[in-house]
Amino acid sequence: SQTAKVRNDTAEVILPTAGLSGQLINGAWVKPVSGAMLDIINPCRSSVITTIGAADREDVDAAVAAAKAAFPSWRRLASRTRGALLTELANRVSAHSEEIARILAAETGNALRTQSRPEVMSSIEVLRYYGGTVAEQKGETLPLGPGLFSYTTREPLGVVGAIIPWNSPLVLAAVKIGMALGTGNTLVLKPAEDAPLAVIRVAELAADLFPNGVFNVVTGVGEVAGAALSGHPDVAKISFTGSVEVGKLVAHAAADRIARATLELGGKSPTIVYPDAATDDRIDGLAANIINAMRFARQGQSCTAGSRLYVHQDVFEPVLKKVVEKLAVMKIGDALDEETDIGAIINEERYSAVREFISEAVNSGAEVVTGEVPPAAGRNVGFFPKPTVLKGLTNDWRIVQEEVFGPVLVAIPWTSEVEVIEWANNTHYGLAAYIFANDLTTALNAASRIDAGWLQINRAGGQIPGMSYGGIKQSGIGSEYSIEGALEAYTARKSVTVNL
Ligand code: TXE
Repeated sequence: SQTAKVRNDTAEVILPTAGLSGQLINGAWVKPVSGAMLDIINPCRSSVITTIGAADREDVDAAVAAAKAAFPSWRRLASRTRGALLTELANRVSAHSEEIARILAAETGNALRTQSRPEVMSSIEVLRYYGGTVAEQKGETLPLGPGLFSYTTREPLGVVGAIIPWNSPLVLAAVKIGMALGTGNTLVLKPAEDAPLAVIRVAELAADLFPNGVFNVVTGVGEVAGAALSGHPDVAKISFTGSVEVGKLVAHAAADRIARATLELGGKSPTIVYPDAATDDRIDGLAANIINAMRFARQGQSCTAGSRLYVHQDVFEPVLKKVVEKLAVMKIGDALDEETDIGAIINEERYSAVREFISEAVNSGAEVVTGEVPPAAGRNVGFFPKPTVLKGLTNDWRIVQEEVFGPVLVAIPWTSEVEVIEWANNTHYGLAAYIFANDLTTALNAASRIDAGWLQINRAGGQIPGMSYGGIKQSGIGSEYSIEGALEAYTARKSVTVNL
């Protein structure tokens, strides 16, 4: 942390230029009307990387007006032409991938090698996927009886407002760009105030690609720019990824004008381990999967984090021992260092919230298997909580029920399958779940009984373009990453009935 103080972000990261004004409106980068600026902080160094313009209501109005004006001609373009533009954007991101990955690592604190480079690659894949599939916007025909014939088409909705968080900003931007623009809508995208720079760099690459007004960006704080966008009368659809708390505000704002909303709101996902997944020859791979599922290398800041670990009593201790062994060799450090496996928590507020969760659990008697109650946040040292595993707690504890969004895994042994599935389902969330069982009948039976939008069996990887991904219960509404999800959420069915 001492060396972190003297390191210089601008020497290691090539920053956006025109995009630092923060607002891409009608094809041009413009400063916010108020002239307000936001500091963007490197969470590994507590240093200011740069400042960007912060939009308020007037800027959002201008962006929405540009998107509205661009909609009629954009919707009439052939879908394969829109697809080709998405593919070209993917090519441009690919040509600048290292530069973008470094920006992403600096602003998010997500390690370059383990997280930020792979995220850029996923963003490229997502754009390519939508580029190649948006021509598949098929309707249906209906023979309605003698002399009557009907067909349906998929129609874009109009202006989409997309609000994204800081934990995976680039891939989420790619998903929303692909879904909204591919289906013929125009877009106003608002990145998170903590990590807008990589998205802005991509927007710089896109600025002269799409017709003016088709793709707009406004940066700024959630309560101002985000609220103005989600409440805007000319925004036909809102696509939001973030906290449940803000998701509810956004849903209310959309409901006030019967606008559609897609919400992706986090989770408290269970990982269930059956004894036959922890045999001597499998336990090593199992422990690696548990660590991946928990997204420890993203400091646990992932909506799909498998943060509740339920291990069968017979293998509970050996499995924890293996997890601890593997965590011990993961290197925590500056996100831009090649050796770093695990970077920093996004900001001081989130770091302190994680600290509070751990300290409350430990004060209530939880046993620290590995890790610690993180020290109080200090100046100029970055926000690095150690990966922490806790046991000796039960399913009703706050730390077992609420999303910590930090590197904290709670481990609970089970003996009854009925009971462990009850525990898995007993939360307000229903996003992801992980099942480890060598016997596939056992695994499939469990999968059929777990309430989650996305289950992985003997795998703990990321989302794959083409596979619908979304939550149930308070984890959200709608699914992303697939063309079906895009058609359901970003288009309306139109029926035309003909008297023959
Ligand atoms: O999210 P916010 P925060 C969860 C996670 C985390 C917690 C808080 O548990 O600890 O949320 O994170 C914009 N109207 N997730 O506070 O505030 C904001 O500018 C409109 C899970 O950072 O929800 C940003 O662009 N927009 C999650 C976006 O909402 C508003 C990812 C997300 O910020 C707004 C992130 C408002 N009133 C956090 N207020 C996931 N699903 O992966 C803020 N925003």
